[in-house]
Amino acid sequence: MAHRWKNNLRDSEVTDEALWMNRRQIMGGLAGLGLVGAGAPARAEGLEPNSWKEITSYNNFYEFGTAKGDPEKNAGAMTIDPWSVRIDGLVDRPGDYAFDQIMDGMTVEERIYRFRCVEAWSMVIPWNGFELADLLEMAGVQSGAKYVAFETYLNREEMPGTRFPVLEWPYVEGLRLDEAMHPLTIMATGIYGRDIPKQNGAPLRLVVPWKYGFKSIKSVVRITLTDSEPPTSWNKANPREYGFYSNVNPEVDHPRWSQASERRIGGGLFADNQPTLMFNGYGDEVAALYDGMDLRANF
Ligand SMILES: Nc1nc2c(c(=O)[nH]1)N[C@H]1C(S)=C(S)[C@@H](COP(=O)(O)O)O[C@H]1N2
Ligand SMILES: [Mo]
Repeated sequence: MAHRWKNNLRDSEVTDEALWMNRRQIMGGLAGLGLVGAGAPARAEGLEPNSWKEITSYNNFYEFGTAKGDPEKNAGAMTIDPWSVRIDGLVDRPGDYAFDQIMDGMTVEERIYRFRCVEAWSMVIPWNGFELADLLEMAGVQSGAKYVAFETYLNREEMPGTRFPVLEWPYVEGLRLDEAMHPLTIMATGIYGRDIPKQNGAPLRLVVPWKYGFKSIKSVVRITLTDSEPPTSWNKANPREYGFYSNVNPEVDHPRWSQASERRIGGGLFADNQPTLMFNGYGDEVAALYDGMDLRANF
């Protein structure tokens, strides 16, 4: 597995946003002098990350309520220790993998990604995490596997939003196997070098940067390798509005709103009409996954 963005960043080196910014300026300076080699953290050129405050207080995590501030208010009740992920289906080594056991086997890297919600707002988030491909390889993907299904933790006592039938619970998502194995696809375990907050999907959540945010399922407890396309929560709730692929695509509008532009959270005066990029700007890396596919039919 090619770790194109591998770095040696340790959590202890980046304890808060101010320090992170400071370090980033130093790195930028070194890069300018040509002193940063292959081991340095990759920086997405020109991306200014959102603040910790923005990233952790404007959330969608419907298990804790549908208002943007509900997850920060309510997710504290979620039990995340102990945590394990059941990996099953078409794998050689099915089982319940303890979170610590997973972390022991993974290389955590920093990835600064654009994040585009289907509601047409966006952020830039400095995730820490590991490639999903490495986790799947840990379990041993069998040759018959074609898709990966994901499931979020469900505890109705801890999750007030699940008392309402907004979605069918637990929240479920899915990817095609080649999407899941793509090096841009990560399981995020941190933001700004700190543990990922509960409202953002602690202790580990999927991040697929070229798809609408709802594909990036939070607080994952189960990953199942399958031979057929798995059901997904938003598609079940409204198949006309939310397809399985949900690649960011400015040319395919949502039935109730345009997807041509987006509002950058925290972007100030001119943040409202940012043009949305095909595949959220990751086309060079991922367009080939969809060669020959009609992206209007497969929305
Ligand atoms: N389990 C679960 N995962 C989820 C959601 C959710 O409601 N429940 N919301 C999705 C949506 S619509 C978005 S935009 C992102 C938001 O992630 P963030 O709050 O970390 O920005 O999480 C996605 N993952
Ligand atoms: Mo979203």
